[in-house]
Amino acid sequence: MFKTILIANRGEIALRILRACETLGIRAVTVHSEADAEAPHAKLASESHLIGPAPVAQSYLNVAAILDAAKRSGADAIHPGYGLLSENADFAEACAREGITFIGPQPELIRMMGSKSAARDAMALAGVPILPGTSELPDVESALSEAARFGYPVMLKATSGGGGIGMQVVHSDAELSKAFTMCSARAKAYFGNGSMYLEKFLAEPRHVEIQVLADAHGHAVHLNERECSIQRRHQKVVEEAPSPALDAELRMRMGEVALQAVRSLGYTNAGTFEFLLDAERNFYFLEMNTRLQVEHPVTELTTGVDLVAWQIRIAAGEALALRQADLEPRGHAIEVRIYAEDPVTFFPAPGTITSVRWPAAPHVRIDTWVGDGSVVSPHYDPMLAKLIVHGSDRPQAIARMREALDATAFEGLKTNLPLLKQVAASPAFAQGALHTGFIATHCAPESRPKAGAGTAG
Ligand code: MV4
Repeated sequence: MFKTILIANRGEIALRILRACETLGIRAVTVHSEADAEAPHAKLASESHLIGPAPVAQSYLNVAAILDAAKRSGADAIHPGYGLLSENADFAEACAREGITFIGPQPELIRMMGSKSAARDAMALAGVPILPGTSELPDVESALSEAARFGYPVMLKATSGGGGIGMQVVHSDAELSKAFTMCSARAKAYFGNGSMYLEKFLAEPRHVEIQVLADAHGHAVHLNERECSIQRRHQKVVEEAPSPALDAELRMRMGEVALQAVRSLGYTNAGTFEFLLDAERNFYFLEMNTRLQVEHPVTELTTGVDLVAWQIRIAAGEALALRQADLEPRGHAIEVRIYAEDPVTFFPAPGTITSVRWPAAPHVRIDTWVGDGSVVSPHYDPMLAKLIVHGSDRPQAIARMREALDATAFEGLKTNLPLLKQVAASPAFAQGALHTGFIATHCAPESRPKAGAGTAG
């Protein structure tokens, strides 16, 4: 097992990885920017190294400074968390060159999944269902002739896309010609790569993803699904497990398909297969995430598996000691993401938390880095906390979420708590009638509950 792990991240996930290291009896060291000198991940670790000024390009994305800190601290492994360097194949390769284990999958698979069209091609080869669509397209002419093959509406997508950038629904040849130039230029500007592909457009799908764990000895399990359909501008807001749309039969089929993909790729460590699910219960591969995900706690609460500890154990070469038959979902878990943002415009709203109140109940898990006096910097992701509840069934989990949200309050800065309360109280949510347009359809700003007295938002 590793002696020292360097945590190359900040915020709640750095603290989550610290806890996993404690569980396993591994020494953990952290890195921090100048702005994070007083942040909990810097203070709570036995050792923390300054890696640069506040902007992430000079600190948390500074590969040379992070590898230098790893060498100085004697780290034999690096956990990248999510975001930042977690899906950077060059960083994973640089770790290997320095003799440091990158806690994650093989760099070549990170790179392959980073190209959405290469991922699609690989999944087609593995026998995973995909929507009618194309590989990477050389030009607009090929886009037009391919679109004619499976018909409008189509979704034009950037192969290196993310966050909905360089993506557009198109309904005609004229629209496609215009959109191709626009989206390709945008993708080129954002990702340095303007290549595009097409898929048949699926209206109001659900987003259902399958968590997998695979060791380096050919053993893999899936840990069921998470439903993440409630999103806002490609940002997940509410996640749950199990999905109200799945029964045991569909869960088994989707899990089997994910494992088939894992075997075909030779994938190791934790990963997530994202699928779009339509009203007829057809599912189609969308993308693969080659990292630990923000919403991993709902899987942990419904399976009893410590995903971060297993990521570490797998990276150290341990055999996966989990049997598929022991991983049926138990009860129901719901997670909401609390962001520092304006409740009306949804823009990030950094500031200082003067005081925070949390629910105290045994079925509530709070993954956070904030407390009284925490400073939320404009340089970093404005997520403050994840509130996760567990219940014996979905109605109980929803009731517990509503109570937990009512017992939560922030003073000093604006948060999305009003939106979260609105979702949790919505009849459509109670019915499980979820789709990717849920917030736009059901969460009108005028019917949102007001923040409690004394809060700025
Ligand atoms: C789609 C789609 C409908 N049809 N592809 C959004 C982010 C990107 N990763 C893929 N996305 C979508 N791809 C086809 N062929 C609808 C979306 C989509 C979406 C997907 C999952 C969760 C939320 C979403 C919100 C809007 C659009």
